[in-house]
Amino acid sequence: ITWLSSQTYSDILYETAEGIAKITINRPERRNAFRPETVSQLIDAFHRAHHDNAIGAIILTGAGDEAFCAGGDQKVRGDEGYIDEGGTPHLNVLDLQMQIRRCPKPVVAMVAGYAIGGGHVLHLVCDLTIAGDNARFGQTGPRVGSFDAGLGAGLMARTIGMKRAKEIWLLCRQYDATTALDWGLINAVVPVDQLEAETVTWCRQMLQLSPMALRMIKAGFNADTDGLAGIQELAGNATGLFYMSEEGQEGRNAWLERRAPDFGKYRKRP
Ligand code: 2NE
Repeated sequence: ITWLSSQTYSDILYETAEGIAKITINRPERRNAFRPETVSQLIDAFHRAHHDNAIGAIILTGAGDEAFCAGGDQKVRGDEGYIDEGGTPHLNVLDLQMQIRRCPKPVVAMVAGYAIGGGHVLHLVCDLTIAGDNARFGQTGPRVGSFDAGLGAGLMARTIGMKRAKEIWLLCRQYDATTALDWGLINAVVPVDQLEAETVTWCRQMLQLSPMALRMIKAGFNADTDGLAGIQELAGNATGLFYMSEEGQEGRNAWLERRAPDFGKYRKRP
């Protein structure tokens, strides 16, 4: 696959090919830990992929083989959060987590090396995770004075079960790729030199499927966990489908033509 770089950022790479967007955290000297600028660039890149009609699947990854992401950049962590270049503290990775869940296109985490701390939660919120055989997973929050008691706790428990999720958070151990696969934390493990090829194969397979069906089923998987906001996403998709129907269009047409709508011709389906 030949990636085309179509946008320049300082902390991430944004590349596309064959209907796939690849978003790469590009701070390998810090094990791809994110600072506020990294997160805002990721939000911009996901927005770009979300709104690009040519894109049907998104890969989130980290530069190099050492790490997917080592979480929040502890070197810019001030007393009130992660400090941006203007001096303002942030924790806005939570916005990114929700954006990945609300994105109507499948997002695949491609994990080589460490997925740790907030970086571990990032792979967790992706729809699928493909790991290299050198991948290592874990949370460090209680060791470094942090925690993600939102999706980091609840979604993890829904994914792998309460006892294992609590073990990950309460002991702060690291787990290898085979264990993560065994626990249902990830979808597949491949030799790290085959990681991108395998991930692209999965994306190509999804690109053969109905984008609307993928969109609806993703929203359905997230709806109960995300509460009313999740139902809103699912319901918004239903509204979109209704807009595409003649029955939905009759309401719009009648209003525009200043006449009463004629819904009588539409079946009252059982
Ligand atoms: C990731 C890990 C296990 C890798 O270990 P290793 O031995 O392969 O590498 P090393 O030497 O520790 O790290 C290489 C370079 O990357 C930097 C290191 O400082 C080092 O650079 P130098 O100091 O040699 O110049 N680096 C690695 N992780 C970094 C980080 N998170 N921030 C800044 N620099 C980092 C090992 O490095 C590790 O355990 N890293 C820390 C993981 C961690 O605790 N992350 C924060 C969790 S809290 C969080 O992410 C969070 C949250 O809980 C809630 C909301 C938002 C975020």
